[in-house]
Amino acid sequence: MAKPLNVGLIGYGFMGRTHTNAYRQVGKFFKLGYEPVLKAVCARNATKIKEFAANWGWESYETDWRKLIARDDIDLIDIGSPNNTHAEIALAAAKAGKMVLCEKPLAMNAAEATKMVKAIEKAGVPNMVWFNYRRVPAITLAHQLVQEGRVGRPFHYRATYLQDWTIAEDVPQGGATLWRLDAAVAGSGVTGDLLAHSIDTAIWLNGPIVEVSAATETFVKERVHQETGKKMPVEIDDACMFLARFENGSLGTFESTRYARGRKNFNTFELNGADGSVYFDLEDPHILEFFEHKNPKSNKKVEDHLTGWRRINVTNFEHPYMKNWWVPGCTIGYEHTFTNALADFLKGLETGKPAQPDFRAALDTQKVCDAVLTSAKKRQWVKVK
Ligand code: SOE
Repeated sequence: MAKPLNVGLIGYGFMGRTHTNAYRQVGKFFKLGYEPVLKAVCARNATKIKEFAANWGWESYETDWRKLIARDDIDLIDIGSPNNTHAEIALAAAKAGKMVLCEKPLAMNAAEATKMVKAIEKAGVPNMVWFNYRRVPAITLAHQLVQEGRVGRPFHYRATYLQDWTIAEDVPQGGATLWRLDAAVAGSGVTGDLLAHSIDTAIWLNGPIVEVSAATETFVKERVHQETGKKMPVEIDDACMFLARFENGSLGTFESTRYARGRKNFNTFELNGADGSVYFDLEDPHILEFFEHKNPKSNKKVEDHLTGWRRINVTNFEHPYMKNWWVPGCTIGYEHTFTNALADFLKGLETGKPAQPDFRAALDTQKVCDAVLTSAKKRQWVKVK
């Protein structure tokens, strides 16, 4: 019998839904020692949170996160609220001895994230940050191929994360769904929101980033703020491009924008090594492209007149996570990445080997984001510290 794990979730927006869905699904698809119980969900707006709780099957709701943390019947606090709330909630939850899960980016900046890491490690509570794309089976497979030595000495890492939903000048900033455009709430624009994903994946696949040179732009300078009704300066980065040096000697390019017309959630990467390359595109999420030049097992060059990029349909039982879902050829989607992440977290509780990225690992991403923003401001290369 799986032990019940009582969850208290803060936030009911996009991420509140993805996380709730994961809590509901995980025990049905993964054999685990813990079973999440949807104990309580929390947000300031009583009408909305009551409706959310009823729709998704939460047992109760709170309108004050401090009350939620104070409850004896809650084991785990999950932070799915906007970025400017993460630190305060995480510190309080850690102090209360609760396990803590946090939506990405971990914090508004590295200084805040450092405090969170200290608090969580002092409390010794299990923790994880929801960088869900690590759990796209094709991306996990890319990691496996790198670990198996199939890429060999890495030379280039190339990432793009493109969207197009803020091109119209009359999109307001701030408030319930548009806080991502308000720097006071989001911390930054595409750097913290989109590039944080790309950076997390890059570090996971290709190791630490040590130095960056960036450029950012804010194309629409003023937008009406939903809370004041007034036109206010836009202080987030609408687009960000940066060059990176990895500790392993390879070079990286990263590009992100919310102004790439037609691109909705275009999250891609390619890693080129001496012995092989991998390419992934989230708009084709079940495919991993692999080019093999030399096989690490035979240590032989495999390139001949039949060589070409392989499109691996990552849906077989031997592929990461897939034996837990359907049968080969039947794809899974975006929402399953959260369920896979949660399964890893719960497995980590059983095995004592914490699921990654934990807060400390997510701090590395936060430090790169900070260096990127500093570099763009100073117009010079900046070391990641
Ligand atoms: C932004 O539009 C956003 O919702 C991000 O906040 C998510 O992290 C990303 O996965 C999808 O896009």
